[in-house]
Amino acid sequence: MQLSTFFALLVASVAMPAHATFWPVPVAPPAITKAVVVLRGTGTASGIVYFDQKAGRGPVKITGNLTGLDASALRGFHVHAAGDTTNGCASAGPHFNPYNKTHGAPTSKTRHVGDLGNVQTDAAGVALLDFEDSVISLNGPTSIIGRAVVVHAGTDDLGQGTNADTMTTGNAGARAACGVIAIVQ
Ligand SMILES: [Cu+2]
Ligand SMILES: [Zn+2]
Repeated sequence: MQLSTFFALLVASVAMPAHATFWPVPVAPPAITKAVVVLRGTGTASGIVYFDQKAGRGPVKITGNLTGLDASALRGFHVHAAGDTTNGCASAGPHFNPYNKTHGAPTSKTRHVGDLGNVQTDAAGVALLDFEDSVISLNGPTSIIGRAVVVHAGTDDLGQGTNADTMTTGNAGARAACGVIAIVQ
């Protein structure tokens, strides 16, 4: 063996000792198809909402229920950017808006990704949710995983108001309850 070969093998043996383990070849993680958020607030409002996305693509089905809201009212319902509730729902930040758009209705061409509009409560202050949205996702750049859902104490004007906040918050008022969107296995 040439001396140079010997040293090359010596260096290689130090760099890659016999006990070294190697990570497997990276593969794409499986698509997320289900998520849940448990909403809590400082008042009576609370709820559980599920998000389902078949094969991790296409429209997201939103189901669940919210209780303890005002009776017979429309209440703002959004995905906010931060899954942070360290200072209550205030820490959840603004509406999830990865494309830097203005606030709108769920059906508007121009909207925040997080703009899910309003939920309708019944006479008991309960909102049963069962609708779809094609802008949010559980995967990719519009993924809502790890962000927050907020239900508001007021009605989202869907960007049609006269107040300056109509283009950012829809004037939906205080944050009644919120929670962090988490993966369901
Ligand atoms: Cu909101
Ligand atoms: Zn918005």
